[in-house]
Amino acid sequence: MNRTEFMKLAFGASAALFSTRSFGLNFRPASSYDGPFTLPPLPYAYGALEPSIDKMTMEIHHDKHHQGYVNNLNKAIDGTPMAKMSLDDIVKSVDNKTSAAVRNNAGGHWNHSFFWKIMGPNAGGAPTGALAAAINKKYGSFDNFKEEFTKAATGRFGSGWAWLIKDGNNLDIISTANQDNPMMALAEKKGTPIMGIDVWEHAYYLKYQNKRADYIKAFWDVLDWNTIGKNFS
Ligand code: MN3
Repeated sequence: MNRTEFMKLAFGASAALFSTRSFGLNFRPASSYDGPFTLPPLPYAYGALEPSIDKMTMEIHHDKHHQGYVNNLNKAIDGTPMAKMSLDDIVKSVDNKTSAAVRNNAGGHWNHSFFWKIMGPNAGGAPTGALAAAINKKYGSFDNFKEEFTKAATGRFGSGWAWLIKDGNNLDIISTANQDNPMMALAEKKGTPIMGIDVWEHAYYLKYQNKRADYIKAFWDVLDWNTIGKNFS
């Protein structure tokens, strides 16, 4: 190794960083991309939702897609008043004047953080308590509710989500496009999400390809009704 090679090896990384920081048009320490939002760890193993949702889908969905929303949200809000706001407040503030970067990535971060928590291993079954009573009152039975929710999830054209939301004590089933969220100011029908399903192709394509209906059917087996019940109360 000659002297030039050694210098490159030893100091290349820090020299590159120094020149970027000092002379780049966008002066920005690398660490400013790290906050304020971070990717929450998946609350169970990547393979824990098999066979309903396969391990590789969970790895890519959580580590790549969700991480991407977090990174792009941090970039979009860097140096703006939103950098000091909670994720809930950013999502609620989204209206037609909000930038697409904030709308898509704040929605993406909120929606996925929520989605991981309402699923779990050894789950499935049916709701109990107050949520079961509210579902029966509104939809007649849990089976009817499942049918209505499945229609909303199947019928969402392209990428988006189907949701069970509450507004006061009333329940509704709605769907939203892309990473929109029912709490956003621009939502046609507003409410607080109780449960929801990601029907973007990235959520199911590796295992189910074009068969979205099969993915939605399998989704019921991984729903954690304890957590969902708490979202309602
Ligand atoms: Mn997704």
